Amino acid sequence: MSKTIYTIAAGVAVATLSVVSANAETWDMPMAYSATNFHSATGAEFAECVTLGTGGNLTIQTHPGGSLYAGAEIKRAIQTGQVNIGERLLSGHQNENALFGFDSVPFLATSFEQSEKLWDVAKGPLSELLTEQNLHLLYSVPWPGQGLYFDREVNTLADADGLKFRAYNAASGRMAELAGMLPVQIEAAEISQAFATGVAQGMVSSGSTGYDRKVWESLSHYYGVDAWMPRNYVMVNLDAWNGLDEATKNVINGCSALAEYAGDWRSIQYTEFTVNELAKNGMTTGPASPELQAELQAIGETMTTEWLEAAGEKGQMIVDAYKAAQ
Ligand code: PCA
Repeated sequence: MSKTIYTIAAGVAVATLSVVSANAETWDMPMAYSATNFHSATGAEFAECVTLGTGGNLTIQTHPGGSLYAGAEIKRAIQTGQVNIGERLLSGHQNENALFGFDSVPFLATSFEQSEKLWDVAKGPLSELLTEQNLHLLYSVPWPGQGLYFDREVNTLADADGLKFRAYNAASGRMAELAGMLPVQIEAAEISQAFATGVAQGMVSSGSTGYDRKVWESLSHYYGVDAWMPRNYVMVNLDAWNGLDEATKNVINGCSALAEYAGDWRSIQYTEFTVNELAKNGMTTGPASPELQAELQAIGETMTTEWLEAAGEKGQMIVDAYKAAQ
């Protein structure tokens, strides 16, 4: 290559680079759960998809494990534009608006198929609520069914009376109260320590979180009760979303659809794998006794009535539409 051509080529390369970098943006994406968790793995692929699809004009950088913002702070951080994107368990905000807890109504949707149907009818009202809060919903993935963890054998609620029970949203806290236990709100990122130090002695969660946090180091029993299937949601600040060009929005929408599909599959596959891992690591796993199941069903009925009262017309519409779709 002659010196002139080489100089021109180098100049073009620099010019092209500077065009990309002049428009290029990086969005930090806080996520609350550990890097190895399936939601975080799905989020990392989503981020890579957007980065590749926009040719580097929009780079998304995930921060799992609550390293940038703890779970409870993520929604506010996105709403206020401290970050443009993030993932949050929205039922964690059920106290702010009962609609956020539609996915944690006990025994309403207890399989992946039912969770999908419930999501189909709840997506509209939930997106509207988020828009009012300056948030734009991209995708949502369910956690596996929620079971009960304890540091002892529990055959009826009397065996768990007065135990300190780790909760992660209003529903898990209310369940503890109605069951005669003492709820303590603790983020997933903090639970290994909470169990090791006796701050909590049980929780309701998926096999997935028990596996991620190696709870077998402190807890001994896991009862698969499929109480509900809460969801994580990836959301964008609405102003940031509106500021994107159509091509970028299209890439993000495509990557979101792929992420939701991949996340659903991961959640399904993770269910059995993680419960098996709990057992392999020494925990006793299996269904709850019929007595315990009946006690939980009764608590579930009380909680369903309470949720419907709190969620009003919109909540009733979601439940009616869901039941009609069965
Ligand atoms: N894991 C999360 C929420 C639901 C779940 O399965 C947690 O325990 O915080």
